Amino acid sequence: MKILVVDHSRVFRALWSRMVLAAGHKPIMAASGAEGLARIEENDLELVCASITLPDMSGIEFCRQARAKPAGHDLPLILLTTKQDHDIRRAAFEAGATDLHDKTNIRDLFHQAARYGRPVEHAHEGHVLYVEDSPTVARVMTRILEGMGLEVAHFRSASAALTAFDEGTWDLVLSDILVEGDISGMGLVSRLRHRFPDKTSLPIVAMSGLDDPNRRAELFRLGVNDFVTKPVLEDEVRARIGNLLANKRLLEEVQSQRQKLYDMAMIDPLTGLRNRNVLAECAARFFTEANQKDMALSLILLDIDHFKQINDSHGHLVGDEVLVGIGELLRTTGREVDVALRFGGEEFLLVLPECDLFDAHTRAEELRQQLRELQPAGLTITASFGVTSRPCGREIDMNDLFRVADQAVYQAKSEGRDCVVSRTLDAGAESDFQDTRTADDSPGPGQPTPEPSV
Ligand code: GH3
Ligand code: MG
Repeated sequence: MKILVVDHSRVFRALWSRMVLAAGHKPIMAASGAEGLARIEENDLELVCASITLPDMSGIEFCRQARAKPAGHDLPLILLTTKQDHDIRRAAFEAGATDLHDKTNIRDLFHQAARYGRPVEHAHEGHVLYVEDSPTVARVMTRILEGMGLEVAHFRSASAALTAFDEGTWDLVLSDILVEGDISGMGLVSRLRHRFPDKTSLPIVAMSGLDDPNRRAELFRLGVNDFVTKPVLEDEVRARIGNLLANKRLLEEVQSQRQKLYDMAMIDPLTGLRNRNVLAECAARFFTEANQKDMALSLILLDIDHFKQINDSHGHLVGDEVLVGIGELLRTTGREVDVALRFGGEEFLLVLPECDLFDAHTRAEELRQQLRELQPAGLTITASFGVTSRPCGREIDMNDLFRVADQAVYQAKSEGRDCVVSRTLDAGAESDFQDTRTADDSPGPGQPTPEPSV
């Protein structure tokens, strides 16, 4: 940064010049207020530090005169002083000083000079819906917004903007309050906020030449995020709109991170199915509803047969491919309301709301057939299925039903695997539906266990 330091003491000037250099900036020195004002005009400065006492004028007068110069009106001006009381501060700010700084501890001022410099303008992205009936103001604002990297859709009336709002996706709405047409800017704000109550994901900025505090308060109550007075100050508009868009992006990032964390916790990365962590959430929902309305609800638990042998014979990666294939089968077949989970290693669970034992058994039988035909990784894979249902008129929870499904799988394994066993909650050791394999697809119950084959 180019930093002008104005002080009458040669010793201080020499010292501070070295400090400015040491902080990585370019020093420009002046011994008096007049010389300092001349330097402001000659140089493209980025920061001015002036002592509060100068030989030809006070530092406060220096600020006033510097601010009156075109090159000085938006230049950061720091007054260096050994004494900061209320009156000095007030006079300094009234004269246009940006800040006051302790003259006896100046080193950190130059090291932190960047914070007084112009902020690095980050390019923004986004679509702005802009409502303004004055072509002149619209031209200025469009230039400012486009200069920020934003795409602007300009409408002269609020009703045209409302139609466009429904047809597009917008990152920010900027509206004049007094616009021609049958809906005012106020009307537009209240309608948009009603449709889109989340203030961070749709920021709305109101603009008006009427700087009436009551009107402003009303606008904030209606749901605007910010307010800009006309005629607009370019830097102010850029800063306000930039902040709102940065907050919106930040929120989107937080939401996407939260979704990623949720997915990491709830989705099995191998099969893409939900994992058993989801069970508590979905079980609570399904079981509460089923118990309250006495509705049917079934579980199908399936366990791949001899999966260990598949790993042992073909390798773990092939085993993974088989799991992926089964995951795909469960995800892409069945009803939308069904929830398929990878319950454990090679165990999968289907939760079937509004599905009785008979239909669940039929579904399990279809799955058994589909699995045999699937040939994931080129292998014939079978599984043992346990099916159970919520009994009518009884309050039960997930654990009750899962225990029965697990027992049914155990029974299916002991009856020779590759079969479906259905049980009711009170069935004891008896199954309500017996093994349904046909003679040509597998050995019958009690026959030797089929080996996985290529
Ligand atoms: P059964 O017919 O009695 O169910 O026998 P099984 O071999 O299928 O059952 P067992 O419990 O003996 O073996 C399950 C195997 O599943 C052991 C484990 O290494 C494997 N497994 C668990 N998770 C994964 C996985 O993510 N990938 C692969 N490739 N294998 C897995
Ligand atoms: Mg198994």
